[in-house]
Amino acid sequence: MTKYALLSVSDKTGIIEVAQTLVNNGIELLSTGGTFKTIEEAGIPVTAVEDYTEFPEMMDGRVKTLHPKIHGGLLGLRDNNEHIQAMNDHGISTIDYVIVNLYPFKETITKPDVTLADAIENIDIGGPSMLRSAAKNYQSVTVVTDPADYPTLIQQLTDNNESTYEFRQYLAGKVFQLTSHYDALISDYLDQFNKKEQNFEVNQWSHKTLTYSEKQSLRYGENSHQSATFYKELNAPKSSIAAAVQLNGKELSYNNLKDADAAIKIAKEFTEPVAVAVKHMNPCGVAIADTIEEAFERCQQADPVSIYGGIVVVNREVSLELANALGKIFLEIIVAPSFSSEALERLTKKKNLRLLTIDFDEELNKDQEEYVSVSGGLLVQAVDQSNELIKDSLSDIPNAWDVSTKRQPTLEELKAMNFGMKVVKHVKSNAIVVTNDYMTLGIGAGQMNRVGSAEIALKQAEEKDATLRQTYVMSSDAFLPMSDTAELAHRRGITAIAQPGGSKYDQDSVQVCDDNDVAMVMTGYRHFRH
Ligand code: 93A
Repeated sequence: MTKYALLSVSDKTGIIEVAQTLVNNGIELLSTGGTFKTIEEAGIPVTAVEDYTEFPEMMDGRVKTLHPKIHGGLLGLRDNNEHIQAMNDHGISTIDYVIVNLYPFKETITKPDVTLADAIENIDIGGPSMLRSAAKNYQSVTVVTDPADYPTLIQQLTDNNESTYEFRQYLAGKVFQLTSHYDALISDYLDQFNKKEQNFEVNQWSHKTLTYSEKQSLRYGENSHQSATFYKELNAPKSSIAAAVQLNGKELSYNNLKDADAAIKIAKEFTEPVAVAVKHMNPCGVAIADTIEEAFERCQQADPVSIYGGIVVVNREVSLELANALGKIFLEIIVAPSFSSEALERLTKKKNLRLLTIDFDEELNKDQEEYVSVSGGLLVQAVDQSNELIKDSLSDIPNAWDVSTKRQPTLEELKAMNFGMKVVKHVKSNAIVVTNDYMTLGIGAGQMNRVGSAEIALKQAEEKDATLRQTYVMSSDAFLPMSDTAELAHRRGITAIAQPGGSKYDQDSVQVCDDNDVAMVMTGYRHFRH
């Protein structure tokens, strides 16, 4: 009985050698237009699929192999009498080998000038259909889609005149992995058009089934012995790290992605020019100013040591002046809405420096959720969206925040606490942030007791020039469980404290403030970050 192989490949690498091996093993070749030509030109005997099916390739190749003589030959069970009868009745021969790789959809959509029509034409329909039919019947059919598997196939045919069961099973699994990725890529691509026309309703976000597709296989995870992959959410907001465009530098690492994400989220708290520096998921400097250049200068001044090797996010275009300042220090990543051409020229001299752009105009989705895995489970929570109490305009603050002390905070102190609260939200608990009204002066993060964090923040702040401490406030992510933090703050010169309130002993802290002319506000919102 004649044995058939079907060869239909977009990537023609290595196909001649496979074709020759199949023929050497007495297998007859069937092939589609371009592949047929390549094989025939190499002088290897081959039959065109259209001659075999007696049905021409048509509609610009959209219909080439979608024919019962092909799919019957792939799917028919070799040991089932009814299947064998059906094959005999309809002149269907079994096809035992399938070598198919798909239209290059990914390569097409990543071309800068790709059109929708181009993308659609590169959605392969016949190829995945053959792959799936063949893979379903891997008991009898060998289906190779990755040229990297050609050498094994050639070896097995040469040694045994057939493939092994284990190899066929492995190849079948690979097929379904490929076709599912291929489909995810298509749906992800097409989804961008939906997004423009359709506003998701809150319900759809909170009840949706999330779909992620692999964006990048990472070199390693948090440490070099941990494997890791980056998945992108379907419809990822353009202002998110998943949608960032990389202009320069080494591939982003697992830690880079987490740190850049944290830094972007802090920058997103502000509408005025802001510069944010992040190290190990905590901000080490955050500053606002009238210009982005000045904001960065203050951000660096906030902690000139920790910024080294850090990630900087600015929410205005990077000018040459800013690029010169940024270029003087060793940074892992710079994220901005854009870079001027001179700035880009300056910064791309550093081959490893990762430069990313994101769309700062687009809001990170309001109803976004956060996920954390725990052993055996997944925790899902709404993002901390308490901005309604952290105002851009100051007029509402005294109404929203409860002033607990005799002394009202001054306008500068209110501004400073408002600024501090935007930052403290993003600092690992216990978080204490000491600021003036435009920059962080000291940040105490991740300590197991609050006074410890306050000590760290104050010590850093005291190393700064006294002129920066004319307005001098402290913001806390959670309530002060005892009067000790307020006492410490007062002793070290803090004049106003913002905290959520809610402790049984709030009054003890208020008393300390009242005795010492310190203002205290209760914001009503806790910002634990574990
Ligand atoms: O346009 S298709 O979706 N319709 C088909 O019937 C079909 N059959 C094979 N694409 C189809 N193919 C694909 O053609 C294969 O997956 C392969 O990528 C490509 C090979 O075409 P050629 O041999 O003409 O270069």
